[in-house]
Amino acid sequence: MASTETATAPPRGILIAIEGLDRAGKSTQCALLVERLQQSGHKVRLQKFPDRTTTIGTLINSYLTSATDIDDHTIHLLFSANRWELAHSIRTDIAAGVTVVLDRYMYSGVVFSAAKGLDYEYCRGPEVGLPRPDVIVFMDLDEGEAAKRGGFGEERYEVPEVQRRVREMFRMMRGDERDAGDWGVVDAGAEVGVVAERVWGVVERGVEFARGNELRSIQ
Ligand code: FDM
Ligand code: MG
Repeated sequence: MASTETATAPPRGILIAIEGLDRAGKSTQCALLVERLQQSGHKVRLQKFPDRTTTIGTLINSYLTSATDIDDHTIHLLFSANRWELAHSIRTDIAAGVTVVLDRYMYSGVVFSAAKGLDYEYCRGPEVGLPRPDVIVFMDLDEGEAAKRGGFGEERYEVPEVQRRVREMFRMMRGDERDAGDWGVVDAGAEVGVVAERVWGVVERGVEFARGNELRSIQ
């Protein structure tokens, strides 16, 4: 029997964003998720933001490590430019059937800058048109649990007052109707394997969504 499968375009990849508070375990869960997706037959790659390996990423790194001071608006636009310089490769991969896991994305971009006092709409502006994730996993950690996980590192923003405002901004942003339906909140205050199961539950929703829908753009 002749197969029609060769004529059918491969299903597109899925765009998955992992977001959340510092120390929620994002990077650990990203690694586990990549592994699990591979075991389920996905071609998959991880994309970390900020991506510190590019020329713009070098500037961002020097800002985050406090080696340089950069004006709030300027650094905001550099974080966004860092996404734009990689947006084309993300779209190309998704179209070719490669699933892309984003360790932070424009949601961190908006909330960290808005937490410093920049206008929320201003912060969102430069992100409009970027590839829109099929699903966003938000790793939530309550303040008490976060405190138990020990001190911060040396980087800018790793101070309790900033983290508190970031948490508030994330809560506000999860209500933005332009991203309606995208968020899945996961309680990250459990053992790694338990959290991984919860993350997988949200990701499955994204896989289902991507089956019947084109990749969208941030509005
Ligand atoms: N951050 C991250 C921003 O302020 N804007 C952004 O667009 C992104 C992607 O950079 F404090 C902040 C969030 C965090 C810092 O993140 C570096 P990592 O995950 O620790 O590298
Ligand atoms: Mg960090």
